[in-house]
Amino acid sequence: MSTLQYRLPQKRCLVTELPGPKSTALAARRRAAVGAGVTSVLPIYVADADGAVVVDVDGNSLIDLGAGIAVTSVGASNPAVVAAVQQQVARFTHTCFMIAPYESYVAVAERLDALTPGDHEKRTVLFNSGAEAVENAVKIARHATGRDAVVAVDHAYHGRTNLALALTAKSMPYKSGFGPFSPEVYRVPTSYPYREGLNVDGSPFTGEQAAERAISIIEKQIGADNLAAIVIEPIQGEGGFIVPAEGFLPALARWARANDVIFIADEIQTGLCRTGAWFASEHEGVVPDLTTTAKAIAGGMPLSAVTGRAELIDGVHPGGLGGTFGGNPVACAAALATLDQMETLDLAGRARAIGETISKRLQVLATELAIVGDVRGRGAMMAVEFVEPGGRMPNPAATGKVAAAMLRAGVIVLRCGTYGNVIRLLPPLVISDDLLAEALTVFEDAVRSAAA
Ligand code: PLZ
Repeated sequence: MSTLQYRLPQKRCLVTELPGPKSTALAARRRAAVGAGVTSVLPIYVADADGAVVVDVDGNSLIDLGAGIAVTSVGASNPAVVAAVQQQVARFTHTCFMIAPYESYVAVAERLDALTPGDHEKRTVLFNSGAEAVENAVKIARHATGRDAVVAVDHAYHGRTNLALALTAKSMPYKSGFGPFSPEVYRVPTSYPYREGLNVDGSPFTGEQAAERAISIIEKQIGADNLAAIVIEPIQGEGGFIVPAEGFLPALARWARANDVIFIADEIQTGLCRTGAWFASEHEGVVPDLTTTAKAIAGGMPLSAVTGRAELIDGVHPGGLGGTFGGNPVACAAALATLDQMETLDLAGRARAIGETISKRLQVLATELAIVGDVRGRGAMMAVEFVEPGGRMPNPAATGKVAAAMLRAGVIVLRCGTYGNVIRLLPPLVISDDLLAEALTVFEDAVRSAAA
């Protein structure tokens, strides 16, 4: 594997309390200018970022275990991405692919058609955000099937636009007060081995059993004949890094295929090397009809895509899909450089190695500490679920303590989970071994003090 040259030292270094005076001043300006509905995890303001280090306006260097929510897999200012963006931005910033098309859009589509699971003929359409990709995948599925209903699962997250919110499972903070939501969206149970679906002997449902439960609800309450699509994250992200029991996804996908229901894998968080493969669907040999990607695809530039079976996507009438900025040339240039970097740096392999390092260290915590309920994930998408000692009651208070202690120590982590009791570790895939080890030590210390 070739290695990345970092521009900034990959070191944690705190020179003020967090937030420092400059960040505090910016926070005051922000309160007077920015809508209060948009919140930030960190109280610091960013001046620079590279690799897995974020430098704030007061000169503090923090270790990044969040990657801007799984976006900066190739690093926060990967030199190849920066060069590609600079070159493109100096030639043209926008012509609108629907007006005057350009090669890089076509090239990104070619790459995604080749990289997504399955060797059948595929097509891609580009958009701006994850939510927009999900909305368009549903549009394509409804158009192709002539059916209305769409199924999403418990704990799902698919975005903040109206149809995406209908698919998203969590009320606060995402949905509350923002209805009414798009109709014909139905929710069924998922496979959440740590919490849901127990046999009489207390053993967790197998993947097959969890799929049967979901399918039986679909058949009884909706009817396969009315169902256009099942939308599902192969590993649930915002819902808590929930890895379904083996066999769950393949069983759902098989049922969908047998009933002409479009199987949409939302790989917006899991895709593009994060879980140790190009796409998380691959771990169980699932070949989705449509796959949505976004986040990591363009090294931080806004870009998203729907990729899938050619006959479905080509079935849409000319002019039925698009948008002013979808597949912007600067974002496409960044995507091509990002995909090249993922290949040349073998970031899927790197994600597997990161996953092994993280699991080894976190499993020790799980055996020692009663508040560590579950350690799970795949590749560089790992998480800890915190519980009350002696049971499985969610423990958001301890989770908050861990997150706050990490921030004080200069390590960025994100929480997630329906019960707010999960801390997820999703570093840039280019994080150095030393920096990862140091961040994990901070994490272990924070968890030990929260448990004490
Ligand atoms: N599908 C699986 O993870 C975005 C959103 C955080 P957008 N997840 C982080 C927040 O609070 O807004 C996401 C996802 C999955 C869709 C989306 C939506 O992607 O680019 O945020 O629209």
